[in-house]
Amino acid sequence: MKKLNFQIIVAALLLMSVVATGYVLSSDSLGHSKHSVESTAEMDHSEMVHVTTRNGKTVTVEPGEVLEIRSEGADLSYDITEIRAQAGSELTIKYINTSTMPHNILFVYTEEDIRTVGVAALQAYQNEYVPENEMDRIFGYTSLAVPGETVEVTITVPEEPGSYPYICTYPGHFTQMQGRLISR
Ligand SMILES: [Cu+2]
Repeated sequence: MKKLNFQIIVAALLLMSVVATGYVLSSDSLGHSKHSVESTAEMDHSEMVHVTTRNGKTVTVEPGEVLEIRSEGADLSYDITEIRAQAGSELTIKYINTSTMPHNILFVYTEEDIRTVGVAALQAYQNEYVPENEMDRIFGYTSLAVPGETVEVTITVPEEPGSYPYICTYPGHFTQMQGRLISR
């Protein structure tokens, strides 16, 4: 009788350890699947830059022309994502924000400047998200346009032919909300 009790207890303990192991395994696999979701999200993140570019338009502007750029709805995008302009010319941009969020347009010199300026802008809320400590990376920007607002800026297209990014520096937007100014 005592031996049977002992066997029952051993069996119960074994069962418990199997359940416990299963629990550990399942939480482990949960942890793994969560991690792989994060990795996928990171990959999608860089893909989004391409999505924005693909959905946008390319325009060629002549010196003295005023270019209108728009944002609509809840998308973090500009309707024009490639501007071709003459090197050294003056370019006036009218930014019409008919979207549901505040946005701006800010021009930087290099691809690397996008992240540096975008991150620094997070701390620059008192200056409409234009980081004063990174001005050497910036060659033009509009003021912050709230939904329904139109803002304007005149920039000088860089003398050196090449591709110059423009971004929105409102927090959380710069990784997706981009375009390129092509100086030619
Ligand atoms: Cu924005």
